[in-house]
Amino acid sequence: MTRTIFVINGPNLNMLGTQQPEIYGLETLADIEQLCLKVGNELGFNIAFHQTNHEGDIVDLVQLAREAACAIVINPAAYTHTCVAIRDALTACDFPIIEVHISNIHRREPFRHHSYVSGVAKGVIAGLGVEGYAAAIRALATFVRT
Ligand code: DHK
Repeated sequence: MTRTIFVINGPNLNMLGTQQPEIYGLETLADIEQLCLKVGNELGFNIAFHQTNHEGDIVDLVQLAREAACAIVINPAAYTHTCVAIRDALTACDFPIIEVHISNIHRREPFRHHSYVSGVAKGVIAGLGVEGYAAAIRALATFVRT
């Protein structure tokens, strides 16, 4: 079985480092990718790192992961709070999924408190900054069957 973890990032996360750094920090998406590659390498996993601003592209990536991955780390960003299609795509996966948010969505505006994804994720990490991605990969290493 593959030892590839898909890390899927949603809209506006390509702007990390410059957009609302008081909430999301100064690290860029490239920094997060390097962190994920480092932790994945330590644990013997390949990391397929993706970002898109488009809802349907996330659905396509989740469907691709069913063929090519053993787990998913997903930060759907704003689509967390709006998108049933991403939830439905994730529901069809028979491997562990961890939902990550850089900020603590529960300390923010009420519309961010609900996630369509949490109900189909094995776990949810919010508010740990970019370390949430590393924690998700470390946790998956203990869950995946390879
Ligand atoms: C990122 C976003 O862009 C927001 O739309 C979410 C999430 C929170 C994060 O904290 O990583 O509400």
